[in-house]
Amino acid sequence: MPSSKQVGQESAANKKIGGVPTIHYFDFQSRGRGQVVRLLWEDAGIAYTDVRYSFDEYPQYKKSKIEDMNPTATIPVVELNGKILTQSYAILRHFARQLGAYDGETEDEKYWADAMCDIVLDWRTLFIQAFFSPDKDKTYPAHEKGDRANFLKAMQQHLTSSDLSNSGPFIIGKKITYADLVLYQICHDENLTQNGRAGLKDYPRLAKLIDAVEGRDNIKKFLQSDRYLG
Ligand SMILES: N[C@@H](CCC(=O)N[C@@H](CS)C(=O)NCC(=O)O)C(=O)O
Repeated sequence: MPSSKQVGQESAANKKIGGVPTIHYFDFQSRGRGQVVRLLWEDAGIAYTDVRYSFDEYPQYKKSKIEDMNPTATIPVVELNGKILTQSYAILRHFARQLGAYDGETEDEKYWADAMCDIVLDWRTLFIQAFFSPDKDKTYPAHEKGDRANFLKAMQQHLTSSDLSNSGPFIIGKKITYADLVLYQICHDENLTQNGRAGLKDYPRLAKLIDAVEGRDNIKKFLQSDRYLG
């Protein structure tokens, strides 16, 4: 049976989004695409119901419940007031618009956040292929030296050559966006945020962004709580 847990207390932010959402996702530590959605809700102080599937039980639910809710039979899936939301990046953008935050104010800021998010989308696809390959002992080290190093270099270059990114620690400068959480989570899942940021020593601009994300009040509380599973 998947586990189901109520997180947080209903807040003004829940009112803005129209209720208490439920997320269906893997019980895969505090990792993966679904974790970015949880992280946005944690940061915004949104109460939610966290339904977690173990890797073993998931195939059985994929063929019934998940497929009924989502034609592509993937997770995360979010339920809110009878509405079903799919596609993690669309879900993040949807909640950002509803909250009137997390996606920039000007068109330039919105474009820049979306562009950086889309780079990470490509990065995560390659990370998952390498990490969950039956040949992981070969594919993951090759990913670390190859694709991952290229993405890190590209992000460092983008963030240091943009006037917006140069005006503060986040992608668009002083204000956090959903794209910062997307970038934070891939760095976390690649184990680059841990061990004193050792894996980011050649990418100081990225380390600065990670520090700023982890320094947010609600994210700090989350990382220190028993909800944070590594
Ligand atoms: N573009 C989709 C991709 C969803 C996706 O591939 N989810 C993975 C987990 S992160 C999944 O459902 N894996 C299990 C499966 O495909 O059965 C999104 O961003 O939501």
